[in-house]
Amino acid sequence: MKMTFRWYGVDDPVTLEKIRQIPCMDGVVTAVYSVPVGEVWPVEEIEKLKAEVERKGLKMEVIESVPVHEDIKLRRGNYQLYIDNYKENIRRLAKAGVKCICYNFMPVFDWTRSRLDQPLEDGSNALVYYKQDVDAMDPTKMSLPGWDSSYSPDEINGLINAYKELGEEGLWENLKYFINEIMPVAAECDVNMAIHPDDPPWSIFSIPRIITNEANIDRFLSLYDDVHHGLTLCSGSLGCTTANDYTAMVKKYGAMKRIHFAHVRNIKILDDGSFEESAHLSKCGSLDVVEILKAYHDTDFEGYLRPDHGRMIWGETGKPGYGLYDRALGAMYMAGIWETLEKN
Ligand code: DNO
Repeated sequence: MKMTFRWYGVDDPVTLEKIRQIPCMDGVVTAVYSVPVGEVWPVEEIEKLKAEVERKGLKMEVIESVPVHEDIKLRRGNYQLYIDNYKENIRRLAKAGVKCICYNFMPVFDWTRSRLDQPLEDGSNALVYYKQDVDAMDPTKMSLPGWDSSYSPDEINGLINAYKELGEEGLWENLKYFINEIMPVAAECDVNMAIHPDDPPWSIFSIPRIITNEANIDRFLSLYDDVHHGLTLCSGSLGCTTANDYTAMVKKYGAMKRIHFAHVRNIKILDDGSFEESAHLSKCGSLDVVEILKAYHDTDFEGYLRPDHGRMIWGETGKPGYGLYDRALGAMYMAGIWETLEKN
């Protein structure tokens, strides 16, 4: 296991110097953020980022994410050009020493929450998903940090309608086409492609979401028979419903060597199916983090792991979910569990 930390580039208030001082860190997970979705990342930008990271004593072997253009997911418009660009990005990143690329196939919206700073009992605040509030949300009138904010309300409406029409099976078809196009390139470059599950793992705003549960992940993996075709197994996404057994998934896909990247955090599932992002410690949420790490350990996990979202604690402000302190606590907690497992 290689411990990593997400870093949003030179404008991130959580600097590389700070990340370097978390004792267990091997590298950062980052991306070129200045290029619009779908375009080719300039080699100079990739090299600059890598040099910056390495100058601070860290590695840049994981990219999160190379986003997939909506035209690819809808297989319309310029999709073939965007797929060709995607392949070129894989080649360029491989040349820069990148070993793993995280991406997702969520229509229009990335992770969705009803509030980004819900006060918790202990005075910290966290991201939460309260079902009733999300049901009342108008996605054309808002934006969340993970969302592409370049769309106008009309464009968002158009996209939502296009996906409703496409439906789940249509989305599967388009994913299959995309995978069959990019995977030969990734395999040739020896880059592991790691799809991130949909967060939350159910349909929102009446549009399809398909990377949601074990049956669908089985179906996803069967789209292409190569070990480079794999997963970012995210406990924070898959784990927010009791319908998914995250630890069982680690055992299964870990044994198949298809987990290339692990996102681990805890989640407190509430009675109505809503959830709050809690501290990483097992007793703070609904997931047993020791059991999770044990499953990774038992399957000889050699991929990358990162603490996922953290709460905001000790008065910190910043990018929701991506402050320094709580994620650093999460990383050290998990590094401690891992060391214990190694010694046993
Ligand atoms: C949330 C993240 C996701 C993830 C993308 C991967 O914080 O886990 O936004 O980066 O879905 O493409």
